[in-house]
Amino acid sequence: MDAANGSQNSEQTLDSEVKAFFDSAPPLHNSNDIIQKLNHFIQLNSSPSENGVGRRIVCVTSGGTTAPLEQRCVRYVDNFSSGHRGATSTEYFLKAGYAVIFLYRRGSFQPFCRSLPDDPLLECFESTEGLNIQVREAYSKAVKTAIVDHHALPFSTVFEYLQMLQIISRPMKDIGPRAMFYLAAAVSDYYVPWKDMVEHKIQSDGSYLLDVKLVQVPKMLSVLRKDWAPLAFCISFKLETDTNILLNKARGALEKYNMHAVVANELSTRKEKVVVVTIDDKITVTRDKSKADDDVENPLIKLLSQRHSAYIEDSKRMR
Ligand code: 9Z3
Repeated sequence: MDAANGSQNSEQTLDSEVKAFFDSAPPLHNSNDIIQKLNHFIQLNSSPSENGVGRRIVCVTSGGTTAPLEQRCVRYVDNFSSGHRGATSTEYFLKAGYAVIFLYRRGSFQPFCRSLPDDPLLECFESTEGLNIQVREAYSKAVKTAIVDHHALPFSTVFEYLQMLQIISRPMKDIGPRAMFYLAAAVSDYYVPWKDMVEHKIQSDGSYLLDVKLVQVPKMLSVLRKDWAPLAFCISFKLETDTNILLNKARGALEKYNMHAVVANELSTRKEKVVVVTIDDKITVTRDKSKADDDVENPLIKLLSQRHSAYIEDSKRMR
């Protein structure tokens, strides 16, 4: 088999795996509602402002996806992620002027949690005359940003996550290079296809072995880059626990999925240091330890925002 045939075959295999994944996935309950609200948010934020240029929009994914083992799910395989990276990055993207679509795991960290009081509902709002409620002055900026500038969509399973990512990519495709995907979610590598999954709770009748077959989740990063939103600026993450393999793995992902950058992080040091791997650079980004409340996401988002601006300018020149 020659190289061209080989890559054509692997593309066909990926296409059929992707089709099988979406065909077998249980449909989202509220997809029309999601699409309508999302389109409204993107339209509102991408229309040209006074300077004639629309805003940049980033889709931040955050938290881990689950792979259910039963259709009426009691047990599932989970992926580690607290959602801290995605939530904190969202705050810095907003500071940098982006509108943010925050695709997050239900129950994981949310942006602004740190700038809001422990009980936001009781402390952020006060009741005035009659039934009127108003936001307390001290929290008005955080509440406005949370409501107006970011649009949050929750998921739990890998089926929900990938269907939502596909839905988001449709209107994002229309805004071309101004769109960014910042894929910090920890996505299941393996899943049980819906049609192969038992309906009811798996019984533990004393058998020693639980025999469940998981198959590989198709590599959607390639599909996102190739078909869903080919002009968007795409950043993915690589997580390892063994630092000896981390950078090579990140470089491999960069090339395999044609990402614009891969952020490499090691589990235990992920809040202190990351390495941004691009085709011609490896940039170490660290948290400013002299400031107690600084985050590694602060310099990271500054760097990515600069790279994104350069990418937008390059795309204009190439038109
Ligand atoms: C990450 O590497 C994130 O930075 C973390 C953030 C999940 C480590 P926390 O949510 O942690 O702040 O607690 N995300 C991507 C993880 C991942 O599974 N990447 C896949 C891989 O490494 C590629 S999609 O193979």
